[in-house]
Formats: sequence, C-alpha cells, structure tokens
Amino acid sequence: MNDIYIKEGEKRELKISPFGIYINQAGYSPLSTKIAVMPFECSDFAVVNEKGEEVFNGKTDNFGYDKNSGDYIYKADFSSFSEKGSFRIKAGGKSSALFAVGEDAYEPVLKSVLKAFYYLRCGSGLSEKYAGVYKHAECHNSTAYLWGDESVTKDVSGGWHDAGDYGRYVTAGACALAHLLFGFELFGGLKNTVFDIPESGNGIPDILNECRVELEWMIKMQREDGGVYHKATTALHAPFVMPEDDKAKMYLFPVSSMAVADASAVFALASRIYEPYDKAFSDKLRECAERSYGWLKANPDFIGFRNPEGCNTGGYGEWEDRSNRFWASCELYALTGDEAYHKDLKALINEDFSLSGLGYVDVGGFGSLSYILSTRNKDKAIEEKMTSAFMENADWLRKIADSCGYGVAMDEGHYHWGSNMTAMKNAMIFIIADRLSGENKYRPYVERLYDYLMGLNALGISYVTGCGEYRCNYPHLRPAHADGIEECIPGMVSGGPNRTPGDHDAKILILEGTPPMKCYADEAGCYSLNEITIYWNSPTAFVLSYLNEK
Ligand code: 9MR
Ligand code: ZN
Repeated sequence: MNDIYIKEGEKRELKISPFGIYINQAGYSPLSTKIAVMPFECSDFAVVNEKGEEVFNGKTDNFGYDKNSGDYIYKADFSSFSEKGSFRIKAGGKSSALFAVGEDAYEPVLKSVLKAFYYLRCGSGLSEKYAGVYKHAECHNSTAYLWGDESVTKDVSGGWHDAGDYGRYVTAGACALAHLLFGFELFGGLKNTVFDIPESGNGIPDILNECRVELEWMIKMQREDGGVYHKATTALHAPFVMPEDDKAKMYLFPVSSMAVADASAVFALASRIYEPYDKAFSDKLRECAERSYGWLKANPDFIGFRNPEGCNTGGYGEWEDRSNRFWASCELYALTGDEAYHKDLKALINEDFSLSGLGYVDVGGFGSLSYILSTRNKDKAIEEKMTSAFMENADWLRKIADSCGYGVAMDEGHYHWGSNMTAMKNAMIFIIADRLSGENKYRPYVERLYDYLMGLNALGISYVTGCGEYRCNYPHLRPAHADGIEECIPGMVSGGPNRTPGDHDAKILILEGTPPMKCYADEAGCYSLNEITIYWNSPTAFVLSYLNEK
C-alpha cells in the first residue's frame, strides 16, 4: 500500500533536469523582465524559436558564486525581447526548457492554481464533468466524534482537504481563505476569473464560489458558544488510498483560541466581501464572526493545541494567540465600525508579533491589511505603524534578492518546510508595499519569485504540477498516488526545498551539505519537501492575480 516510501536497502537516485539552463517554464508576458540562469561559464546566449532559428541574442553577466544554490552562475537578461511565441534559451551547447511569451502568460496558471481547490474539495465528491479523470466519490461524510468525549457528535462534512493528507484544520483554512479573499479585494480581475467548477455561471465570482465551500465547513466547526474546534481528522493519517476509501472514524479536536480567533477574523472578512453577492450568507457570516469574538472575550487566556496521544494528524500548534486575536479585532472593526473592536486592536498592537505576517502562525499582516484597506475612522499613528511594517519588510527582502544570483528574495532561513509558501508570501509583501506606496518598483522582485516557482531555480524545476516541460509530478498527495494516473492532478504547488529535511526519505535523499535551494526531491514519500497544501496554493493565486492584472 505505502510503496511510495524508500525500502530498506533500496537505492533511489534523485531526478535531475534534462535542461542545463533555467527559466520560467510557465512563460512571460511581453513586458515582464526576463532572466535566464546558466550554472556554467558562457559569454553569449541566444533565444531560438521552435524551428531552432535565432531570434535574439546577447551577452551574459558573470554573477559569480551564489551561496543558496552553491553554483557559479552566469545570467542572461532578455527583458527587451518581447516577441510572442514559444522559445528556448541556448548557450554553451546547452538549452533551456520551452517557454512562451504572450499576453496570456499568467491566466492559465492562475486558473489551474485556483482549480486545485476544487480538486481538494471534501465531502461532495468530484464529478467527471469538472474533474475528468481525477473524479472521485463522496468522502469523509460520516459523523465526527469529539476526541475525549464521544457523547459530543457533529456533522462537519465539506471544506477542502488540507494537503496531501485528508485532514481539515481551521487555522490552515483561515489562512488560505485570507490570501484568496484579500486577493479578491485587491485585484479586480479575479471577479471574472472562471475556472470551471460546478457553480460557474451562477452570477457569483468563481473564487467566491470556491471559498464558500471552506467557509460553510468552518461554520460547521463552530459551537453554539462561538468556540471553534481546532481540526476534523481521523486519528491517524490515512494510507495512500482514494479519499472515499478512507473510512476511519472522524474526530473533532478540542477548541483552540487560535482557531476561534482565525475563524472569527475570516468570517468577518468574508461577511464584508460576500455582502454584495449574497446578503443572507454575509449576515450569517457576520453573526458567526461576532459569536466567536464573544467567545474570545469570555476566554482571554491562550488555549493552544497539541495532538493527544493516539493521534498523528497535523498539529498546527502555536505558542501564543496575540496575532490571531489582533486579526479578529481588525476584521470586526472593519466590518462593523464598532469602537469596542478598535479599542481592542489598539491594545493588542502593542504585543510582540509581526504586523506583516501572512502565514498560518503569524496572521498579524492580515489584520494590518484589513485596517489599512478599511474606510472606517482610523488612528493615523496605528495605520502608519502597519504600513511601515510592510515597507520595512519589503526593503529587507529587496536586499536579500539583490544578493542572490537568481534574484529571489529568499535567504538561507527561508528554505524550510513549505519554502514555496515563503517565496509566495515574500512576493505578497512586495505587492502590498507597491500598493501602499503607489509605486511599482517591486514588480521585478515579484516576477523573480514567481519565475523561481516556475523553474528559475537551481534544479530548473517547475514546482506546480501540470505546468512546465520539467515539472514536479509526484507530490505527497494521497489521491494523486492512489488514482493510478501517471500525470498528477494539475495546479498543485509543491512545498519546495527544505534545508532541514524532516522525513525519513528526504533524510536519505538529501545529502549533508546540499545547498538550500537544492534540498528538494520530487518524491511522494518526501512530505517535508514535496507535499502540497491549500495555503501554499493560496499565496500563489494572490501573486498570479496581481501579475495577471492588465
Ligand atoms: O505546513 C506545516 C509546516 O510549516 C510544519 O513545519 C509541518 C510540521 O509541523 O507541518 C506542516 O503542516 C502539515 C500539517 O501538519 C498537516 N497537513 C499537511 C501540512 C503540510 O505538510
Ligand atoms: Zn474528504
């Protein structure tokens, strides 16, 4: 069953790119900045079309040693090349993968990355009409029992599978929803992005149709008193079977204050966003947001989460809940304009957490964004503090990018479990800084991070399934393995290089001393390198929505 893992004594080689020159394999828009990286010495490069004819050429730049890739690299800047079509870079007898230049460089990838959420839907099953060969039957619809007190039962069907596992976790879901909903708020183009889901054409933007799936589930995770269960999972991670074949008993796990705060925040954010589309749903979300906020006021102490004995599914533990509570008060203030929430956020802002954090642990940046975008009566000093947090973060990241041969704003410490989320979150910081300053100076830094995800990296690999000539195809994703189909479900963002591999197979495959950018293997067993999650897809969707704005 679990034949994905390396067996004792088994020799398994790391795959390497058949291409020696690295570019963004998803393609470029004509006006974008364009860089190719050659990890070998060469003085000239050429762009050739599909017939092999040279259409552009130039001189390379010798960057020298790049510490995160461990390579001596030469760079080719072909930004001024804007001809439309499909091309390769050639230099020193080597070639890049195929890439396109065209106006529609981003839209197909954006749609694919959004459609991934549909493929991760739990409960309803995926029909052939929308999922094609990746269809599957209904899953995880059985009643859930509260761990430790099975007299408490609840229907918590629905939502999205979190990741390569079939668990459903509130804080992870809230984070993914925040990326998607803020993306919707900031980038008007998303209103018209249709990605072929059962609700398409119902008069509501598809991204809101898709987010509603997760929101409806999160509402079910809420108790009468506003407490929100931390997660709904089986006791143990399922083997590599299709979701409908995972029949183990479903459990609810105790309320954590992070889950309550994040749910309250995201209910309020969603209430604001769905208001013009579905007043009744928006009202319901508002009521849920307020109810959970009430629980937070009645329970001021931190209630963390640790897996109880006998459970090995995701923990999503945190050490404090200040940023979570802050985010909730910011969202409720933005939604209601009630000064009581304003007072709360003004008190919480003095606590020690990042005001620009956009991940599932540090959610302070969502609070800041909500406050900054809000039209409510604002305290200028507070708004300034939040804006500065984003600007300073962007400035720090710019320096990192400028010292990297690939031009990516990723320092050594960023190559951790789920590093591709950090790459995309860093791109979000640049985007937000540009929006706040009204300048557009960080766009090339966003382009580099996106290029990095799509193949401009030391392994020359595209980290999005189904996209690029040399791409990851074997992520740690249960249905992708169990369905027996060679081509992986498309649009899934792999976790990416991790310089401190955390699973058995990665520890075997990634040799000691491997440079951070190369600590990756496209192996299904390597969950600390090659899993997928909703909150790695969501910042990618945010970044693509920005790039796709005309
Ligand atoms: O994304 C999480 C990563 O930041 C942590 O280092 C890691 C170990 O705790 O867990 C990751 O989250 C996993 C979750 O616990 C269960 N679903 C899959 C997630 C991605 O690997
Ligand atoms: Zn399911």
